[in-house]
Amino acid sequence: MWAELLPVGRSSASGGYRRYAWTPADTDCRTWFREQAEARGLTYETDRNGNQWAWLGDPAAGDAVVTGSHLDSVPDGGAFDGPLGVVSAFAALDELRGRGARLTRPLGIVNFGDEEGARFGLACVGSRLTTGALTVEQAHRLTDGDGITLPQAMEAAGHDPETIGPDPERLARIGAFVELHVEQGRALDLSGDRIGIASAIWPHGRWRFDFRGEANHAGTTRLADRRDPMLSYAETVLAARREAELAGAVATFGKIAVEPNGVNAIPSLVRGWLDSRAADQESLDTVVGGVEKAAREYAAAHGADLDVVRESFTPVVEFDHALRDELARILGGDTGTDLRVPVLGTGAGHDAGILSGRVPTAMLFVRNPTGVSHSPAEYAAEDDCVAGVSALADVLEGLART
Ligand code: HGY
Ligand code: MN
Ligand code: MN
Repeated sequence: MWAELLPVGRSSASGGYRRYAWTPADTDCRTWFREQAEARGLTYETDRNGNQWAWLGDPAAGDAVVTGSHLDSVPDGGAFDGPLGVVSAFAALDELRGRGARLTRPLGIVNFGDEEGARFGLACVGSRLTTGALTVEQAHRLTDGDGITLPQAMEAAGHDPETIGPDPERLARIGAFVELHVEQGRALDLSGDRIGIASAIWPHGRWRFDFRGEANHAGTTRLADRRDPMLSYAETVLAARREAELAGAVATFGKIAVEPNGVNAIPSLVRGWLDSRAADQESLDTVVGGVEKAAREYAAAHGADLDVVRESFTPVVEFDHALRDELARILGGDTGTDLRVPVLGTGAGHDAGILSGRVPTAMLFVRNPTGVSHSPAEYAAEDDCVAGVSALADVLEGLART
């Protein structure tokens, strides 16, 4: 499975993945998912929001145990973020069949669409639509960098956009959701453990900063006469770093658009996207409030106008305590394994976080020896991935026979 997915959507220039929602690379990943489901005799379906499901047993029976993740990527992402959870889900099912496990609850495998939000700017679109966290009206307003709307992109990829919207019936069938994911930090590497269980996801969001000035000639415009928005943008990047350090949080300007984007023109517009995350809401508010205040001062000082728009936000997620403890019991306790499973929080967003308000949800992390993620260098050792599959199989079996 891993070898089949590896070339899909991979840039030969960077070695990273460019599997953006509803593009041909994404379609190839979806075809792969469907083939995996059919090869195992699972019931395959695409839901109204374009998420893919593969079922063992009848989901209509309810109280289903579901696992899975996503197959899309950030620009030049790594191979593991998302696909590890989907591949491990199919592999865990194979292991359960090999063990002759007797499951009394339906078992589902899911590929949530557009988790990274690389194309339309909003993360977890598939799960947000399903829970209603993203409304149909909001979804219709999402556009990519070329002005193609989400419904247009869905339609071009063969999914009927008329069907999108909340799916409470589907959610009601799920008794537990467990997402396995490569760790996006070094906590497991530092503690010497292969597998961890998630406690919480930091509150996080994305804010768009539009600095508007005046386009003019780079050679002939006196410095004193310029209204150059790049200056206030640059100072704002430094302010974000400062505010994050003060609050023990993180803040990143990782994407920027400049108009007219000419080497010999003073820009008329600098649009930068701030991604900020903190352990608690108060710290996050302090960072974003501080960055915005600084940005307004810098903009005023350089004769630029500033608009700040919050494009997305996910409040703190505290995963279901009972399910988390059940996972710890299954993995660390009575199965005969002596696996130590630390419980850790993360600053990364996941579909599991979106679902957690509606369904008992848990996450398993697999050790990442460098901690690198959202980069072609992202890596996990094969032994650790195999341990992840085995842990996931134990968890699914433990949950689905009770
Ligand atoms: O955390 C993120 O940026 C994304 O949701 N994976
Ligand atoms: Mn990611
Ligand atoms: Mn991910």
